[in-house]
Amino acid sequence: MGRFMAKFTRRTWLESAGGWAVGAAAGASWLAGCRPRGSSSGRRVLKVFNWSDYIAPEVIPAFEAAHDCTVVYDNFASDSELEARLATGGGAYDVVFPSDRTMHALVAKQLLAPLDRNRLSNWTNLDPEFLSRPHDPRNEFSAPYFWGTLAAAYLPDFIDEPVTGFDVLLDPRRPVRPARLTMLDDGENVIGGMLMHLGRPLNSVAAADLAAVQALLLEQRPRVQAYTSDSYKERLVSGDAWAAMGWSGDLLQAATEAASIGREVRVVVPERGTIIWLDSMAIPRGAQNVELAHAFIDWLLDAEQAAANAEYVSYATPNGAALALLPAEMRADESIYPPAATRARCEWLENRGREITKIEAVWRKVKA
Ligand code: N2P
Repeated sequence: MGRFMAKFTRRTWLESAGGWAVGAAAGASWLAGCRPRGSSSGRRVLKVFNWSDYIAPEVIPAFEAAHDCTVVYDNFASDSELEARLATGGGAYDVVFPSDRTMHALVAKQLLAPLDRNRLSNWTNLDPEFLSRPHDPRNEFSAPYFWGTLAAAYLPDFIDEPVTGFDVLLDPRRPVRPARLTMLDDGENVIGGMLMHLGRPLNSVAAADLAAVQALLLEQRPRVQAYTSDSYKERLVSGDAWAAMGWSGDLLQAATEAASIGREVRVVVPERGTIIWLDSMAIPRGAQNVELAHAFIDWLLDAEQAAANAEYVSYATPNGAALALLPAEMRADESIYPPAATRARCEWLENRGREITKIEAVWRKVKA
């Protein structure tokens, strides 16, 4: 897997951090925390809030040049961070990237502005399979960006038994001191992944199911070195962590980076099924630059931009026109696009309304 990724990825995520700093010095102001350039001269500024490691580095400077604007680019690492930020001041951003489950909340709280389809000339590139999902049935507020799965990765140098899924994270033989596992810092996903591992419905809030998951997670806890939604990549690459639960594309980015230093990281999409999700582009209510926000979303919907972006981030594209442009090897990569049998066993997180407090209660005990 890492082998061909290294070939197709323009810059790896570790290198790109340096690359962005160079870009910022050269005038591209999208490194988080950079001062927006030229705002005093009236140059338009677009404020973007996206997941970390989730865009190809060349996309932003190319958009800035084409639209004579400055993009201020800021990152978050969890759904709750995005939701909290929008709830306390959505107008600070023009384009954000919510997951399907966060969309439920953002739509319900009326924190998003409607999209103007007339300004999105590339809309028809999108694969209908990823449109009209329950989180936004008429796509009034969101345009699909990437989809992926909740997956696991491990270092075969330290773990040599066959791995088919989250079993690799639950083996009592893993050491405690130091602990060598990482799990996402995200209760709904961790608990959901474990429910599916146990063969229970992903969206179950049945007491017996949650008790079984809680027992599993409390038993695992001493072997977990961190609950983290971003640092698992560095930990895998350095060999500090031997196995991690993570988002499919980020685990593949780690595999690519590890391969460049001669270390193997294997990515596994659980055969017995896992969570499938979709992240979207949306405009917060109160955004300052709605016209430029549409232009940016349309830019990312462009087939060539979306294909370059997909090659870089190693997530699955919901853009059918972009998919057709990807190298055949990448389209055939089962860690990115799971085989039909696995895919058929994947489930989406549903909006569980107030029942979510039952999930939160389990998570509080795990993190206590
Ligand atoms: C990107 C993580 C996005 C996946 N680093 C979670 N929706």
